[in-house]
Amino acid sequence: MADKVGHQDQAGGAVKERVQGKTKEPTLYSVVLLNDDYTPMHFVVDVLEAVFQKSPAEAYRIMMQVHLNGRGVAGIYSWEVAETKVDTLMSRAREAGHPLQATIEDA
Ligand code: TYC
Repeated sequence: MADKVGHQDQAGGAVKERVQGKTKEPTLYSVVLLNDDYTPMHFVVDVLEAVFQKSPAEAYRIMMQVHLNGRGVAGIYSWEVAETKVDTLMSRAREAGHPLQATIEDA
C-alpha cells in the first residue's frame, strides 16, 4: 500500500503526505433470526425478501435453516444497519401478530 506520496511544498522542500493506510475495518454484526412455533413460514420468507433483500430462493433457504436448526443468519451489517433491520422486522411481525424474534451478534 502506498502510504506516503512525495510532494514539493512552495519552498521546494519535500513533504510527505499520508494518503492511505491506517484503514479501520468496520465492526460487523450478524442479524440472527430465531425459530418459533407460530410465525408462518411465508411471513418469514416475505420479511427476508423485503427487509434483508434476499432472493426468493435464498429467503426460503434461510427460513428453513431457522425452522430446522432454531436459528440462522439473515445478514451481516454495521451496527446501525443491523439495529434498523431488527427494528423493521420486529414491528412488521408485531403488526401482523407474530412472535418472530431476531437478535444481533458479533459477526
Ligand atoms: N417454525 C415456524 C413454523 O413452523 C416457521 C418459522 C421459521 C418461524 C423461521 C420463525 O424465524 C422463523 N410455522
